Parts: sequence; C-alpha cells; structure tokens
Amino acid sequence: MTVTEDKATAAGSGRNATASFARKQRTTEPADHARVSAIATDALAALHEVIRRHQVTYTEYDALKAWLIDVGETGEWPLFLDVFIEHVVEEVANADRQGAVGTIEGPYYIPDAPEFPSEATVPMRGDEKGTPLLFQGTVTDLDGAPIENALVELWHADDAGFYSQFAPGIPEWNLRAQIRTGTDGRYTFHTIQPAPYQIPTDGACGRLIAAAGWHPWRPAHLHLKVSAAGKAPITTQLYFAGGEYVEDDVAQAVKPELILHPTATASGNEVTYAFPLDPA
Ligand code: MBD
Ligand code: FE
Repeated sequence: MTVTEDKATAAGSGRNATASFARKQRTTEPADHARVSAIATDALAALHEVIRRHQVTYTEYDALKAWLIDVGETGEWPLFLDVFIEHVVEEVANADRQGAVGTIEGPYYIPDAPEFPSEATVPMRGDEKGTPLLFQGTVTDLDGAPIENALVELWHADDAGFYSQFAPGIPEWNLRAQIRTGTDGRYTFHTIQPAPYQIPTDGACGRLIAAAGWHPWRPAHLHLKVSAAGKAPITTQLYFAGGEYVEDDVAQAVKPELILHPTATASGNEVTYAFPLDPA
C-alpha cells in the first residue's frame, strides 16, 4: 500500500475540504428576509412532512442529531452537500444554457494550479500509475468560432481515486493544471485516466451510505472549469463510456453529453471534446 491508501481518512479529507471552502471568496450581501423566510419555511416544512410520513421516532431523531454533529466534527459538510444536494442547485443554475453542459464542482477544486500554454503535460509523479490519456479539443463561441486565451482548468483523482491536497502523501499540484488556449482555441492535456472515486467509508457520510445499504462510488471523472472574456464560465465533469458507476453515480452528476468515448492508441487513450461557451 502507498502512504495515500494507508493513511487517507474521512476526517483528514474532510478537514482539508472544509478549509478549502473557507478560503473561497464569499459575498456578504445583506439578507433578503422575504427570500430567506420563504426558502427556510419550505425546507423545514419538507422535513416536518417526512417525519409525519415515516412516523419518525425519538430514537431516530437522536440518531440524526448525533450524525449531524459528527458530519460537522469530521469536516464532511462539503462532501455531504456536494454529493447529495449540489446536483439540483447546478440543474437550476444552468437550466438556460445553450452550449457546453455543466455538472457539479464537488469539494476538491483548488484555484491557481500550474499554468501552461495551449499544451500541457499535467504535473504527475515519475511513476504515476494509470492509462495515459491524451485529452484535447477546442473552446468556441456558440457559433463554433475558436476563442483565444480561454482558460481551461483540469483536476482529477489518481489511479487509486485520491486527489492531491486532500489525501496525504501526494505532491501538491499532482493531476492539476490550467491551460490558456491559443489563437485556434485549442487545448491539449497529457494526463492519466483517473479511477472511480469512493466516498470515505470511515466517516459520517460513509456511515449513512452503509446504514442505508447504498454504494459509495462515483464513476471515474475529469473535473473542468472553462472560462473566457465575455462568456459565461462553466464548471463540469467528463466521464468514460462503459466505466463502472457511469449509470449509477452516488452524486447523480452524470449527463449523457458528458460521456467521453476515447479511442485506444499505441500509447494509451485519446479523446477530443469541445466547449462551446454561452455569452456572459
Ligand atoms: C468527488 O470527487 C466529487 O467529484 C464529488 C462531486 C463529490 C465527492 C468527491
Ligand atoms: Fe471528483
């Protein structure tokens, strides 16, 4: 076993994900009391209805209380929210898009990864495991005209399903990079294919999944953010046709438009994907 597989814990990854979220710029707009009241009233009413429908007992209420406390103490709120809630927020946010299809960001994005001109070999260990992947394509407007100087950010798990800066023993920027497209709007990444991701089984989220008899897996995926001047930035993920859990993602974040069909070459796999960006 490597250091990562040996030492990765729900609490360790939760602590890092919580700290990473706290670092994000957040606006402190004054509360719109009417909107807060409308959303909070309906959210609470939805829970009250579930309690009545299922005749929830005090034993179950106390189990919930203990579990919620545990989610916070192990830092798993980013994981829980992004796995079970974010897909609906994304659906609402991106409902009117015409171009590239989005999906959830998840808890493991870090801004300001090492930057490359239009072609990058993604930072990786000398002995990085996994099938080599040539991932390339274009950033365009909705009419297909190439966009120069678009930013394409890529981050993904390694061949054991772990993310740098969230699991121990992995170099800081491993499998994270950003590219600026050239005049032809093209980007080219040389990387490796990630493995499916398993929600940590030793934390509060894992306990809920086990208690409910669900499975803790996300299909293998590439995370992307694509942005350009005057365009609406997009956050998305790409999956691999025929891969395990593509049809059964615990985070419900797979869409048909996001499934890649790579071809095998002498040196690994190769795939092309285009990002037509909506106007801002
Ligand atoms: C991931 O890698 C991820 O992409 C999401 C959405 C949730 C948990 C782990
Ligand atoms: Fe992920």
